[in-house]
Amino acid sequence: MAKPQTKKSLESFNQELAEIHMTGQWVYEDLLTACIGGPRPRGDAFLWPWKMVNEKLTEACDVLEESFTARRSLLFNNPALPMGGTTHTMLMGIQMIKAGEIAWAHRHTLAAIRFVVKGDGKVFTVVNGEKCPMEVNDLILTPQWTWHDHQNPTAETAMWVDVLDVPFMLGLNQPFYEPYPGAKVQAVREKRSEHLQQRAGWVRPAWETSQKENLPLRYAWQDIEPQLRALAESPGSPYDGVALEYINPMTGGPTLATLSCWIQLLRPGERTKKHRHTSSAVYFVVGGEGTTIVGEKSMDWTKNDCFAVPNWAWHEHVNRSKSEEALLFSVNDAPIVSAFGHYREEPENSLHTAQIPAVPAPGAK
Ligand code: GTQ
Repeated sequence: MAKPQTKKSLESFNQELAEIHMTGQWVYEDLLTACIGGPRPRGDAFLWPWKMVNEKLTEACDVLEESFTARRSLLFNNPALPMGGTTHTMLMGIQMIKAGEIAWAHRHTLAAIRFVVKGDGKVFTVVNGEKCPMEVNDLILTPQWTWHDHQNPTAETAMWVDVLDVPFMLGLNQPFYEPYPGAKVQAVREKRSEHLQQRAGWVRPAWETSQKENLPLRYAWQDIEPQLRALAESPGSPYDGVALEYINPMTGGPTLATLSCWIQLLRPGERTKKHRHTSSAVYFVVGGEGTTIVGEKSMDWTKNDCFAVPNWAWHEHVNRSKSEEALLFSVNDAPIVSAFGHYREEPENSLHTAQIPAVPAPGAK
């Protein structure tokens, strides 16, 4: 009879498996049980104050005299994300372009949005040949794989917020990049009738097929603000105040397949109810003064500050002023999360759940 061998320990067996590039599922079991109740928020809640960012942007103008094919954009690195990113899916930054300067044309599979901080209608971004003027608070989309260049023919520097889906796209290993061939800036469509944005309004050519995704779109603040004013009279969300999502007019869905943009008004003294959701968000303070509390952390913000709220972190917003409104622009990754049915919220779903206003009853005033 063979002598019974001494039993191998689980530890040494795990080690043996590791050496041949395998793992027992029991090793992951701890990881899974740690997720009862959901994931730990990935990344920190963090704020980049405008004063500091603005100083560094001004310095960047001297240090990086000309940006050539690059961009003079300062990107926000979340201190708890060693792989980079402002949240685990999005990268936010502020870009500055000097008087007379151009940011050369290129395209990439990274989707991006621009929200204008400083500019006038003479500064513009060209997206797939369509000239989009950049006035303060305008939102301009540069969807995946669209050619884009930025130009500042004015005598003042211009600035805007950039948000891109970089960490998400790198996670999927899908980055493609191409400089515009043969020129610094792209050719523009001379005729308005050739603009795709001309096909994304109330009417469109009946004889054409239509493009629904990845359109060059400019959401002019002069159009958005009156809509915000009109809807500001509604009760809003108890968790987000009067939060409006910018929509793709062709699909009725979010701005881009990966990124949804919001403009959010907090009325004087408003304090939203605390909630958490599986999407993460990056914010730019358009105006007002408030505080966003994320878990144990309190972030006081004021005009032009930027901050990040990681996913699945309890948070609430407070407008600290008793007399002034606060206005927040934000970008979230809910389209990514929702695409696979993973959008969750606690204590209850508040995204796209309330009923639209009912038809008034006969005789109602
Ligand atoms: O302005 O085109 O921050 O392509 C990163 C990549 C800005 C831009 C960024 C870009 C741009």
